[in-house]
Amino acid sequence: MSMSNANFPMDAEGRTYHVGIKRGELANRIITVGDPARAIVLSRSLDGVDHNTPAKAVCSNLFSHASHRGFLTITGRYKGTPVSIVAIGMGVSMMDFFVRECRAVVDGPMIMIRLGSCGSLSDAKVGDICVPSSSYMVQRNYDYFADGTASTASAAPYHMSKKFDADPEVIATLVKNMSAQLGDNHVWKGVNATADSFYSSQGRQDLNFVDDNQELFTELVKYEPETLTLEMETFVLYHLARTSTVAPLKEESRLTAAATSNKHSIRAGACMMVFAQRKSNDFISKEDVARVEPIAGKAVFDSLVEVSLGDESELHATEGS
Ligand code: R1P
Repeated sequence: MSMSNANFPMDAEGRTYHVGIKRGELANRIITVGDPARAIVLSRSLDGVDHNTPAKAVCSNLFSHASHRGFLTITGRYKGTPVSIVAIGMGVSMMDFFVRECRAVVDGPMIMIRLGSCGSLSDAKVGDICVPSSSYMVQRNYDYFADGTASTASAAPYHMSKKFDADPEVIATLVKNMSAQLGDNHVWKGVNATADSFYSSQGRQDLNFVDDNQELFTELVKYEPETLTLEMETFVLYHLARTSTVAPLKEESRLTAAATSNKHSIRAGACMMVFAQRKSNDFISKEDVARVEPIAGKAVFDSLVEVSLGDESELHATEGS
């Protein structure tokens, strides 16, 4: 594969370096998931699919592209509106590749909704759905673990970032549509925490390493009492949506964060299925995943096509601006 432009690599066909998509292959309304198998399950809700397609295959009348870096893109229509499903794998770097490379090949406003799985720090049970209106980042403080640092009074083993908000209308629409599918008592609102590890910065105990995370849950809830969920991607989606610019900036007129903070080209939201109940230690069964995934997927598709993107002159303004 030969690429040009080391600043934002694209191949001769205009495909991005990691997600591997080019202009025309992606809708401006996208549902993003971690697991490619979940993407295929969700694709069965798209218009005109052949339900005889083998379980692990993408239906041949949908566009699909699997990249060499593990991204799977499926594009079709839902209730007549073009939508894409992109499976990204796991972690903050994959979310960064996804948001930036998809933004680069689509014109005009976009909406991106993540349907993921998570651990619950609240009373949400396995199989319930959480819809976080904001997210913060939990990062291992690598310096704390350097020789001689842990004993200093100011050192903390984990850092919590400021919160970044989702698009309020996207969140309200998700809550409404999830409640319609699953019932109010299975849908939870609150704040998400995105961690840079499945293990240490999510408070899992691993005696093979020094993690100093026995008090992490207490610290998270002290930092943000509304903390609902722990997972590994949503913060980056919310953060990048809130720093997206209405149109690519011209080099000579680069704006500061303050000057670009009120209008954005990406509207973002997320919802998660509780796979792990971290207080009771329950883990979801395969049967419950198979039951919840398609229902939750329908609620996300309904939300994706219900929220108006307007036209470029009406790009979404941050609440209060
Ligand atoms: C960890 O097992 C993975 O599951 C969760 C976490 O965020 C992490 O990516 O989400 P997905 O089910 O969307 O991958």
